[in-house]
Amino acid sequence: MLAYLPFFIEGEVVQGFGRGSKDLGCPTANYPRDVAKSLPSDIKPGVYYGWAQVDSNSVYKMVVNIGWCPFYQNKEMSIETHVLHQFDKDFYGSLLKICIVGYLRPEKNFNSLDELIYAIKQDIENAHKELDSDNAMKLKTHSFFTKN
Ligand code: ADP
Ligand code: RBF
Ligand code: MG
Repeated sequence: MLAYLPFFIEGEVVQGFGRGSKDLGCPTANYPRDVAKSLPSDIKPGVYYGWAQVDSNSVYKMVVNIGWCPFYQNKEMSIETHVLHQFDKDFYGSLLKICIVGYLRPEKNFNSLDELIYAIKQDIENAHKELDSDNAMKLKTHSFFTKN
């Protein structure tokens, strides 16, 4: 496991870059820039899995893409969380808490959207498996999520 894991983040859900994640069938909740600045400076960019909670409701599995952001000249990182749950409506303005549990893979450049969608499907399958382990399950009920 990477030294800085598990890592806990909380912040408001804001408008992202409108790069059409929803069109991929995979909406990603974005944080404001200052939240991404609180990441460990030596964090490895890439795709991670963990737990997510919107406004003190249920805790769900998630996958999160942490990458250098082209919109900020690749000098700042973006954190894009896809929660593995079907929500009735959008939750912009809500408080999103995430616990990053483990690392899945580095970010890649894909030749087509289909390849990206396929990779995200694999990420989701892998996240489901990893998060069913006892050690990962302990973090689902961590005081970070239960204390308000
Ligand atoms: P944006 O560019 O504004 O981030 P997206 O297409 O990535 O737009 O959609 C993200 C928004 O979709 C989130 O801010 C949230 O309000 C909503 N949403 C609905 N379901 C989910 C989900 N399962 N995971 C993440 N966000 C979701
Ligand atoms: N975009 C990439 O260009 N390469 C990736 O490896 C990649 N992996 C992703 C993994 C997950 C779990 C999610 C939710 C998104 C990923 N994206 C990736 C998409 C990226 O965050 C951004 O939303 C898209 O580039 C929008 O078209
Ligand atoms: Mg998004």
